Amino acid sequence: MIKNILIFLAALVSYTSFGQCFEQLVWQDEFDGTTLDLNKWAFDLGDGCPSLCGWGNNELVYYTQNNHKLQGGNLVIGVKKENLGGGNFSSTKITTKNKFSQTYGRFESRIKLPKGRGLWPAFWMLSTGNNWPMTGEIDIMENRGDVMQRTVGTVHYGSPWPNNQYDGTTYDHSADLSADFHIYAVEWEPDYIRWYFDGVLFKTITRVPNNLNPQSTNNVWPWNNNFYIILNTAVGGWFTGTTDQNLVALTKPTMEVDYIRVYGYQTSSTQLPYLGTLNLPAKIEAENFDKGCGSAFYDNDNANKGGAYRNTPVDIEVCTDAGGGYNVGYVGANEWLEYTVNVPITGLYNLTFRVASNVGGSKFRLEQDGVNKTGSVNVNSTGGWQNWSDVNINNINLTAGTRVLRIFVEQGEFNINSFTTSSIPLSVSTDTKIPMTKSTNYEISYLNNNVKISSESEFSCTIYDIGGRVLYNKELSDIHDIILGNKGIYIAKTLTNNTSETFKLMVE
Ligand SMILES: [Ca+2]
Ligand SMILES: [Ca+2]
Ligand SMILES: [Ca+2]
Ligand SMILES: [Ca+2]
Repeated sequence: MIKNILIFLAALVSYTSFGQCFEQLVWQDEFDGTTLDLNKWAFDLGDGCPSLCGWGNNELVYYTQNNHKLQGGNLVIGVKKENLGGGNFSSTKITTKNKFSQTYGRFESRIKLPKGRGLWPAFWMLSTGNNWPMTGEIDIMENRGDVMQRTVGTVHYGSPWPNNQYDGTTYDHSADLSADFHIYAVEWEPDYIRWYFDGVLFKTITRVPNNLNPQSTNNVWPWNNNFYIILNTAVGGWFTGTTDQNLVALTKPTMEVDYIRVYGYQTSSTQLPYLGTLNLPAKIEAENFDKGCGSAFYDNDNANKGGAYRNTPVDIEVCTDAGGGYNVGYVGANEWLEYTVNVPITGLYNLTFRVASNVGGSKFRLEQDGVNKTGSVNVNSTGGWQNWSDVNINNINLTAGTRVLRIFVEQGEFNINSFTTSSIPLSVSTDTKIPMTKSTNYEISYLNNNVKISSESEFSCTIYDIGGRVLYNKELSDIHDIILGNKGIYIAKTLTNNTSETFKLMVE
């Protein structure tokens, strides 16, 4: 944004293996008030004179406090034709300088761009080191108002002018960016910066190997200290291709900004359920794996290649299965996801995994607290990445209590939408096989609506009502004294040394 830039087209993408993510929101402005929050923002005023007339770009703009308003939950910056100072147009430029800055993180904004030849909206960042270009610049979004489907992501670096350098990449959307809101973001890490348009990754720069184009002298990488945020619409200047005020067109001279949100860069954090602990039986959405960068999941590359739903390295995409939502995609060997669940009773569960794969030959396993519970489960081709099928695995023994389930991928590649656990239902249609109040191993006695089940040796006991709901569950005792409460028929299931017995109880 500072100096005139040429646009380099690049498709340089590099991935390595870490567990970092950007899920912790640390700063935001939703622009929901009636006036700009001056605890967060300051105005940059004037035309840059005398030190940097035309802002170093031969611009035609003069910045005021008067070219903005908060309206309908948006910050609106409007360009007007008026001669002020050395400028032919007025606009507003705000920054978080001296109020908020941060090293690394995810910086995103939802913006509807202005439109018209000569307009130059930008969402960008400069270093508090304040020694451009050596201290660097990150342009999250720039656009020129006569190329309305295009956004540009750029970094500036290098030596003092005229030896400054920049590396920019364009991304062309299918539609006019002034017609609707879109999300512009960068994810900035010690060794990477990635640019996203509506979740689509379109540019990555990497420190090692230094893939800047052109490379900086001695591989200098200035993006390692605090940067602050800048938001403005410039008018004219080299970037726009228009330095003649008579050629500027104020077709739609307003930039609308719904919000700016900044997330912290986390390398490790405590593992927690994403949406609270799930009680089994439950349908568990694959994308709701636990929070906890570096502890709750592992993905083979840093970017969320699906671009949706969460700001972690796990690849999540919009799902077209019944019910919609999201699925985890790009599932490769040695990747894993964990889910903290509450298992109500120890016993055998049936599991149904909802998967899709265009290749087949994939394998995964389910672990509980690090113990392999399923062995290798095969995922065959379903005929497409969004052709969804069930994979059923029955009689998986889960232990009661708060447990961590891990889906561990032994061989990719497949997509997973969800998995569902169900208790094995007790059959009440096999009445004749279940003796009434008779048991070979247990003594059963009734007192009012209490029932006492006793045995020579310790046993565990679960009591169900005839709807199959668990009323009582206790492990290892030689006497189970159970209050049933209501008259009716109940079903007891006992377990001693791996021998189970099921019988009916009747409270009259
Ligand atoms: Ca808003
Ligand atoms: Ca990934
Ligand atoms: Ca992956
Ligand atoms: Ca899902």
